[in-house]
Amino acid sequence: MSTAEQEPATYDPHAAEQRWRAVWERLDLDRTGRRAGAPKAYVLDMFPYPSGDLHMGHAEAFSIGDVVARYWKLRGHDVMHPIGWDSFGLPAENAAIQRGLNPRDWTYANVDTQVEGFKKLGVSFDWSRRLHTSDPEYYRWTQWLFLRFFERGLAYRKSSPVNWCPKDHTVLANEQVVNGHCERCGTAVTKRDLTQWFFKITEYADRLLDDMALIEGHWPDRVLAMQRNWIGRSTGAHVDFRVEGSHLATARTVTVFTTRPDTLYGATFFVVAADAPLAEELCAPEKRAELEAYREKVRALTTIERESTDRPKTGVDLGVVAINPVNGERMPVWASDYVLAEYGTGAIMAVPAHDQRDLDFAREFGLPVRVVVQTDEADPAETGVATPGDGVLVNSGPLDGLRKAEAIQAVIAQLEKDSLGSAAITYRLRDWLLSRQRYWGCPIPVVHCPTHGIVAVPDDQLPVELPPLAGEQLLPGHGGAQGESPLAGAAEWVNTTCPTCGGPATRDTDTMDTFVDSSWYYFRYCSPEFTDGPFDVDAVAEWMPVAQYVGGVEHAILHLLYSRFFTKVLFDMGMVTFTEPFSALLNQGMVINQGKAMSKSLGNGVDLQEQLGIHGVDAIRLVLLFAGPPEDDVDWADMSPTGVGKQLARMWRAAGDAATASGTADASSLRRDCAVAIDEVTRLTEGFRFNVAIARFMELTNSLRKALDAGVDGDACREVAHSLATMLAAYAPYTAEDMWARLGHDVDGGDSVHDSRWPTADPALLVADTVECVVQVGGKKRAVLTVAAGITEDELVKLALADEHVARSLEGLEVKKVIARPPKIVNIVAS
Ligand code: ANZ
Repeated sequence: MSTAEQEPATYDPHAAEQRWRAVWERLDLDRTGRRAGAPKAYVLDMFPYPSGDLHMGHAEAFSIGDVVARYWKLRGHDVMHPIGWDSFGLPAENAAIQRGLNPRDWTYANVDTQVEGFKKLGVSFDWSRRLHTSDPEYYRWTQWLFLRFFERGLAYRKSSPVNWCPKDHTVLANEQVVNGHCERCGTAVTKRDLTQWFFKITEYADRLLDDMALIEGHWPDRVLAMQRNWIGRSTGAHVDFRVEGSHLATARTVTVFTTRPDTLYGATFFVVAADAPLAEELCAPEKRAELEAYREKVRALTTIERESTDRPKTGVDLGVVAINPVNGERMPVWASDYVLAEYGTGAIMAVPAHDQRDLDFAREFGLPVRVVVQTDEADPAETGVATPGDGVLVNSGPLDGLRKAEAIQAVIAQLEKDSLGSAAITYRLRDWLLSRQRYWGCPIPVVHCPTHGIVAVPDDQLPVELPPLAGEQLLPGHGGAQGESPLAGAAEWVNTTCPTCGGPATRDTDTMDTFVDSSWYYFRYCSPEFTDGPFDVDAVAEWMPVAQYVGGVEHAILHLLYSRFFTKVLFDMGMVTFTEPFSALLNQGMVINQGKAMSKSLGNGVDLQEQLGIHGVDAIRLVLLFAGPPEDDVDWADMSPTGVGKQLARMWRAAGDAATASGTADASSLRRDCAVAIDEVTRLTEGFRFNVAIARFMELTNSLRKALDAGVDGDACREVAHSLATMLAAYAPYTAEDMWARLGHDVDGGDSVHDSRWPTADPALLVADTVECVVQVGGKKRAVLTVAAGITEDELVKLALADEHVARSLEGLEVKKVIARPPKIVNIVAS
């Protein structure tokens, strides 16, 4: 039976999906290409969390990644487009507690559902590379990497105050605290001191900043800006102040960090972080009760509240004095919550004339204000507005008359000479707190030995597998002390022997933040079955860095920063040869409905499966891509899947009609429309303007329809239908395959549109205005090309070298030089 006879008479997206999915699986079309010498592209989607079935947001994000992957494959690249699951994490654990299960059951059932969803969506994943971070074969290597960090001094333990959710009984990272409440359950977050594991990411702060130059222009500017702010490098000085008090036996030196050492003569009081041990240490005995009461109040605040500038300033005078090192002036020392214990040195010199926070504080407590940098602005003491700008130094002894920048240099030089301070850099970035007191995560592979302290589990004993706890055994604090992981209750698992002395020891009961798992998964994809290390260094060298990463902007900071950090450590270990993992990044927006995020409580959710059932996969993929540029949020309420479905049907019909077209009328206008469409869709696809590219498909379909109706040359119509099908293959894979089959290709026999080649536009057709260009090789005329009058030098050289006559005359020769004088002449020197 011929292909045409099998076909339904009308466009039936559901039949196409069923038919082609089976054929594609049989043909194994999406397996990563492995042709020697072929250009390569690693296209990566941020891997999903197995939360349940796929939703509209997934459909959009993965449609975007899929266009990119399919496009590069059609362009002749070997493409790697893998998928896996970020499958450790709290929701699985909470679900397991409720249902009396092990988190694994819930997790892997959800993964299966999502696998089916992705297959239906027709995403071109190489399924043979699939991984789950909760598989022991994966987390064995997460543990191995942890141990390498530990050996390098990049993983360490210390006691620190942490955000604590009293309901979930877990430590929360700062960004998991929203307005003082737990991001997950909404309970008010408190602070407690716990001994925690950290990664020393601060040691990489400079490189994380400086290497941004390598990705600038290829990552969204706002993501780079957010990372820069998060790292927050400030340059300034450390200045030592002596603090004296009747209860202090000897004067205590307290160092401050300031970005404005030029204002040193304008310091009128001194402030230490109320919650730092230093405040207690300095506090005069008669002020202790007041300080303690104040500290209680401060502990209840979140960092965000503390940093907000519109809150009235509060504080306690500690009853001691600080002595200004440059003029011996004595000033009161206060404790306040607007100075953060964790930033700089936790103590500041307050210069109210030039710092707004200090001015607000001074006005609240009647402290003096002294201008030391004369700017054009009015007196801050009168206006209540500090003047942070540039100006000329006054009231500053030897600094008088200097400008700000000169004064900064001068005062630092003086302080360094007198050993009273030095130039200094401070970062906002903190070390990465990675321990979690939860079960469903990667166990930290160390044991605690009474004799040898912290001892690494030997590599050949990895993975340290999770014991199979379920239901109530997962409750926080189960079997262990408050604040301990439920793993502490698994006595058989906890009690082990010390690898060093063989004596009794206990396992570490913390598990790792799931951001650790996701910091290296893209390396693993390059060799997912590798058993001699986290990845095969040769496979990584072949595929990485990732050519295009696609994912949500919610990961702009942490995931990307941590991944960049991991890559730099691997570079230092000699395991990779590059320092940035993702050469290009695209952030997609969200799919919203009626102006709001889709949510159950608002009742504005749109069920993906239901929509796929009504309109078919391609109409949904296309309508999401058509709704706007990928970076923007797109509103379901503005979309018309029915309209897009009709457009697909038109393309499908046009292909069928072209297959049998037998007209003879002049095709030049159709050919020109097609060349223009190819040229534009190519550029639009590469520039992620998918919505405009789709509009071009519709226009080209119009041209083709008109040509068919007007009896334009049948061969030309078929050619155009082929180009349309191939380009559409990147966007609407099922419909394109159906069109391809209608055009006479034996898809079942292996001739799939997804193995075809992206069309190229005949440049001569792109502009009405063309010229003849002579191409010479070694002074001899070898070809005459018809080129656009406005052709660029690069394009012209490319064309000349691609010409078959030219190529033939260059056989066996090496091109030494190409001299192009667009648009008329190209001279190739070869020997
Ligand atoms: C004196 C001064 C005068 C300052 C002036 C600013 C302007 P960034 O740029 O964010 O690094 N500071 C230092 N440690 C602090 C802490 N732990 N909590 C709150 N504030 C702290 O800010 C550095 C400036 O913030 C420092 O420079 C210090 O105030 C303050 F006209 O010192 B400055």
